[in-house]
Parts: sequence; structure tokens; C-alpha cells
Amino acid sequence: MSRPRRIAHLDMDAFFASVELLRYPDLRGQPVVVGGRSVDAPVTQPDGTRRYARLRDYVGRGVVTTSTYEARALGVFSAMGLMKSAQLAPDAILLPADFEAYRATSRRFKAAVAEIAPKIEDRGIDEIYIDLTDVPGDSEPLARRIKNAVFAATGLTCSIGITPNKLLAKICSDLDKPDGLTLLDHSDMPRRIWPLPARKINGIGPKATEKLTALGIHTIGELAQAPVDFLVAHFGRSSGAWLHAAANGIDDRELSTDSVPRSISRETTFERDLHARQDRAALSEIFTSLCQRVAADLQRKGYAGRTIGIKLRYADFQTVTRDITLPAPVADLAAIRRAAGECLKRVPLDQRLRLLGVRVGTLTPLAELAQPPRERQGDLFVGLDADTPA
Ligand code: DCP
Ligand code: MG
Repeated sequence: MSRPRRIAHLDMDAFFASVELLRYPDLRGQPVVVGGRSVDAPVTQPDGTRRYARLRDYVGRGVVTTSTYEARALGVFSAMGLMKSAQLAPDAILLPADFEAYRATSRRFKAAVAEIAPKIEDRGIDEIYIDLTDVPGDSEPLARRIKNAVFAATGLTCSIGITPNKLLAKICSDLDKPDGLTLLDHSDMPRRIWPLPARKINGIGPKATEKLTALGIHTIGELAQAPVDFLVAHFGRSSGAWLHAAANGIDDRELSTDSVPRSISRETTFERDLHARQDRAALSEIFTSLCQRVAADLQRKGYAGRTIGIKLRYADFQTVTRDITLPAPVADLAAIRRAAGECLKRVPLDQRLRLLGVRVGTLTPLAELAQPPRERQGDLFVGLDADTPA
């Protein structure tokens, strides 16, 4: 029998706000809200102390990006209007968001985790899944090591849940926030998971929650107990089956560890509008150079792609795209240029053009291709996709 999986979900605590507290430690312990504009940035006064914007002085339509736990205690949460939150916490400090700083901190915490456990699925700026199945050591000390490494790299705390799968790990990392560490197995489901509201399952959004409520289902436990036929009748076959499995803690998804981009493209807006016939030579040169740049991007990033597409914008700003799907992925200039040229034949060219773009999609890592893409002539084009409005 294969070893049981150990999947962790790690989520940073009050992430943007916590990054801000590193640079303004005098705000520690206070209700702080991130979400202001640059005019709300702190001002250092002649005596060296800082003057901060307060929520009560805010006028505008901005929303809370995140808030410290002290602000949450006053009822101020992500996505709430700033003016509304000012009514709840007028004295809370307001800071503008600094995404550059958050991204830099995000890279640091992920790199620190990768040193301990390399199998990571990046889920965005402040959360990752980690596959610990093959990492030596018991789960609890391992989780402590990861939390310590994140703290050493960033000065910030995070919360970790370790369970047999992604679905439970995601729920679990939230159970003991902030600075949480929660380990949980299928046997803990009835006690720890079933009492939770159904919306705690990642994938059950507001609409599904509403529908479940109307059916008398509020908790994950109630959902787990609902007959699968009943769920299928109300949500359709695949959603019904998924709801049943999810509520019972069943989830076989692997981590997706390398995020393959959807497509790689290059486009250019001409200095003056160009005509397909009068400016044929110039257009042809630009077209080839776009293909060259896409081919170079593909080589550098290590991908080949099966869908080759073009994008045109006419002088009247109307935009059209065309693409072609090849029998096998390609990454070389000649194949891309040839396929893109075929696409070009399928668009009207009686108007002047403002912009031209070339795109390669349906990407496969070069490393996964058994052999290098073959150069073939003539029989390359198996299908043509219809117009897609840009
Ligand atoms: N965020 C955002 N808009 C939202 C929610 C969040 O821009 N509606 C940003 C700000 C958060 C970051 O994403 O700091 C991470 O989101 P989380 O949901 O993980 O929230 P926090 O990390 O702030 O708090 P928690 O401790 O609950 O994870
Ligand atoms: Mg978070």
C-alpha cells in the first residue's frame, strides 16, 4: 500500500497589514487597516515621530484590503468599504497598499519553505500548498520548522494545516489563525470539520451556499449526510458528486507544482497605421520579428505550444484574432511563422492596421516532450478555430 499523503496548506497571517507593521513597529497592537491611497501614507514629523492617517478622516469609495486582528475585533474585514469601517473603528490607522513590498515578502517566504520542502503549489501572494509526504520527520516538528523558517526569512507568522489532502488542509490552516498549527486526519472529521459552515469548503461560493441553505443544509456535516442522489438532483452530476466527496473529506488532487503559463505572446502597435498592400514589406518584417521574439520567449522559458494565433487591430480599433491548432507542439521560428502566416490569410486586410500580435498557446514544457518537435511541411494544419473577439 502506498504511504498516506501529508499535504500542508500555509497561509500568512493578516499578510499585507503584517508587512506594514514590520516597517511601522510602533503600530503593533493597534487596529490598522490597509487600503488607503498614497495620500494616506504616514508623514514623518520634524521630531522624528510619524503622523498616521485615521480611518475617520477618510472620504472616498475605497475598500479595506486587509486589517490587523485588532481591527477585525472591531468588525473591520477585507472588502468592507473604508467609510463604513470608519463607523466601526474611527481611530484605526489607515495605510496605503504597497504591492511591491508584499510581492518581495511573498517571494522570501516561499523560498524559505522550498528549502525544507521543495514540492510546493503556489496559490497566490500569501498561500501555498506543500506536499510533505516524502519529507522526513513527523508532521508537527516539520510544521514548526517551516513556521520558524518563514519567520526567520520575513519576521512574519503564518498558519499551517496538515491533513491527507488539499481540500482539508485549506480548511485546516484557517482553524487556529493567527500563528496556527493544526494537524488533522479523517478520523477528526466529525469533531473538527463537520460543525463548520458548508462555505468553508473551498469551491462552495456564495451562490452554492445560498442554494444549500434553501435545501436546509448549513454545515459540512449536514452536507456529508445528504444522499448523493439528492445533491446530484439539485446540482447536477459532477457538482453533486463533488459536494458529497468534499464534505466527506475526499480529495485526490495532486499539487500542481509548476505553473505552466496559458500562453506566450508578443504584440506591437505601429507608429503609424500600416496597410497590408502598400506597407507589405514593413508589415512582413514586423510580423517575422514578432514570431522571432515569441520563439525566443518559448525557448528561454522552456515551452512549446500547439495553438498559434494572431491578433490584428484595425485603424477603427476593431480587433480580430485567428488561431490554428497544430498536431504537435512547436517552439521554432519557422513553424510559428508558417502557422501565423496561415492565420493571417484568414483575416480581411483591406483596412489599415494599428496593431499586430502573435501568440502561442496550449503550452507543454519542452522537458516533457519525448523528442524535439519535427519540422514538417504541408500537412501541419489540422484545425481552425472560429473568431474570438479580443
Ligand atoms: N486581499 C485583498 N482583497 C481581499 C482579500 C485579501 O487584496 N478581498 C489581500 C490582502 C491580504 C492578502 O490578500 O493580506 C491575503 O489574503 P487572506 O485572505 O489570506 O487575508 P490575510 O492574510 O490578510 O488574513 P488572514 O490572517 O485571515 O489570512
Ligand atoms: Mg492570509
